[in-house]
Amino acid sequence: MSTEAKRAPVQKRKEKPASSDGQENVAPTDDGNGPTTEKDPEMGTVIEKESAPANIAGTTPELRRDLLHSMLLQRRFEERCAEAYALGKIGGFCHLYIGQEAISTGVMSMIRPDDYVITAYRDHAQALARGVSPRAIMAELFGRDTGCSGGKGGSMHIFDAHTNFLGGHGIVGSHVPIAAGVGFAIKYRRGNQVCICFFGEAAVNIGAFHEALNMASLWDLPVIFIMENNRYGMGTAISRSTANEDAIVRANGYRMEGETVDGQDVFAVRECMARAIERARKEKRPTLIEMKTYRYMGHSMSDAVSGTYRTKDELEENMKRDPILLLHNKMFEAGELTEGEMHKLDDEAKAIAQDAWDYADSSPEPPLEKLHTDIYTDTTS
Ligand SMILES: Cc1ncc(C[n+]2csc(CCOP(=O)(O)OP(=O)(O)O)c2C)c(N)n1
Repeated sequence: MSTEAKRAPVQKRKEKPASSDGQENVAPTDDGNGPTTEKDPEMGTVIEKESAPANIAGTTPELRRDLLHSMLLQRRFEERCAEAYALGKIGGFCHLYIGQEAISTGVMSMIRPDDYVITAYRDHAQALARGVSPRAIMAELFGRDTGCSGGKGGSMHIFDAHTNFLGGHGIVGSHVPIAAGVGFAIKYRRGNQVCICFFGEAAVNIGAFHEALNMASLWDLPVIFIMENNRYGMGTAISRSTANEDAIVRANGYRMEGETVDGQDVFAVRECMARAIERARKEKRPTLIEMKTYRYMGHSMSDAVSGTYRTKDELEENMKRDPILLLHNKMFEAGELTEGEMHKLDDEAKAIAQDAWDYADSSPEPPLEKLHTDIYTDTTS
């Protein structure tokens, strides 16, 4: 794996980045807090900085720190997954999410504990962002009895009933109709939860996707369909697989609201989610959102990072808009994060990933008698 990809979140920014919409990244504060001078404990120098604005896109400094911590945890956890895979501790397929963390983080930060989440096989980071135990995820990846699916699901089948995380599905597009079913169950029970359904851009060419969107719109189901457009389905660019790349026409085709958003910007993701959640909870209407993103690693751990269907230059160009780096820069500019604090958060994330590894590594494999359990639901209980 590329060392640059690993180190991206702690790189220090040199130039002020332009935000996706060309606006200033940090909204001016009107809370009366003017610039202050302060001693940087890391550098020992006196620096002038703005007080942390109370509000960037509706977030508090505390929430921004939580978002950053969540993204760092996902990144560091998955770097350890890559390492464990190379060492043969993780078997089967293993698809990493590195580069896409603003989506998982932004989405999960907007939903309630009683909402539902369903996803495809690129699922570890999304489960972490949802609050599934890092130990239980790593143990699942290691195929251990203590894993969240009893060690029998593996990387593509992370499942956790406590957080309403309904998997982890390996067949492209197969879970999209299940999301519609969850939406139907919510409505049938007169609940006001929402169901979040993640899938890649290649899944929108699968028939089941169209059937699910049609039913969700026809029956007014509270489902938010999130297409993570990382531009490639395995090694096939979207331009080579999809006749009409405009995702919104698919929403329009089913009389559904559709939106495209910058998936590298956690604030943009949150704002877009706020609209979709309101629509789902209040009007029971579904939404299709295209979140534009980029994956840094190969399609799965067995694929090359670059050099086959995409160039190293393209990869490096896209890594300049690293979601962690973008959030870090905004917080740094707002004067609410020092490099020392960033390193501390990063070290915490690494420690959690290490703890998960140790737990998984010391856990037993599932006993042989569990080979035939968890195949059919026990409908009697
Ligand atoms: C129905 C089906 N066809 C083919 C495959 C093989 N396959 C696995 S992943 C994948 C690409 C899917 O890409 P996308 O939906 O964009 O998600 P991403 O991997 O980019 O997250 C394909 C074709 C599969 N798992 N299921």
